[in-house]
Amino acid sequence: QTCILYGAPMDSGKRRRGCLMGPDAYRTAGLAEALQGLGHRVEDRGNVGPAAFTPAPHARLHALEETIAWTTALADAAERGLQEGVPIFMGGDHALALGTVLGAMRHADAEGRPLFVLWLDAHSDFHTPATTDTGNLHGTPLGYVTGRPDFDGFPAIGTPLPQENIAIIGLRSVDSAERAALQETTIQRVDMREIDETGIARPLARFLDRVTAANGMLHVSLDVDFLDPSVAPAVGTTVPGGATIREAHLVMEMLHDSGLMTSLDLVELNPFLDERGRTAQVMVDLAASALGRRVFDRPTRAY
Ligand code: DIR
Ligand code: MN
Ligand code: MN
Ligand code: MN
Repeated sequence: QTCILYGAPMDSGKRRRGCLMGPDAYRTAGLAEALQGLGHRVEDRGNVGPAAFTPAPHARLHALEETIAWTTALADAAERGLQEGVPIFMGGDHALALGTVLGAMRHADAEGRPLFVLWLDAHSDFHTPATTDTGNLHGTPLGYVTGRPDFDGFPAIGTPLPQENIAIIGLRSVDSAERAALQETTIQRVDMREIDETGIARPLARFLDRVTAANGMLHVSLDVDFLDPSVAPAVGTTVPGGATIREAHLVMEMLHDSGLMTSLDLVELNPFLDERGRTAQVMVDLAASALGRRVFDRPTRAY
């Protein structure tokens, strides 16, 4: 495969700064080399930047204009990258998915195939600019792409992403407005309790089977805080009780086995909060598993 790396040093999706250092941490931790070592062609296209914007003060929302400008630029990058290979976005905070998922929607539309989205996150990121209590737009990408209201000023969505094409795995911090809205949807919501009760493979397999049946494209958005903070501390919004390293690698290896993943975000890494690049290394290893690293081959899936 051809892996096309884009740095997305976006830091406007929340108030705590540092995610702008993410792309260089991934480069330093050897993401390109790891993927090359698996036999892929890898091109690092350097960093994307926001379109031109004029910041304006806003009562509740943080850095609205800058976030819109990034959304425009990243949607274009994702759409172009998908024409040439598997784009991998080295974030940057999760607001970058406002753009990358939009670009993937446009690409899938042009291909005449449905897009599916796998959201690996402690949080559901299903807010709208009107419901967010923090004003941090990194909590809104799934609200945006599903066509929820009040995204004034953002690029128009076209046909919204169908709710049933989304799975969120790892949930353990859902704000009350999100919870009320989510419970009215057909989004597949996998919280930590379900993972405890059934294991992580079953709900993921259920989702991947639906993607396969629909001949879908699959965008994967991996938030660092999907992982337990004991193994991935370098994120501004740690929530205890997250996925273990082994659960996360199982997800990534199953994604590779499925052959379904067409684009990937690595988001919310804040190297300023880390010790010796430890979390960047974990994320690089997970990306490598998603692109084929394994101990032994597994010919069939057991569930
Ligand atoms: C929170 C945090 N729900 C908010 N969201 C995060 O600001 O709306 N998403 N961290 O991953
Ligand atoms: Mn294509
Ligand atoms: Mn997130
Ligand atoms: Mn999160």
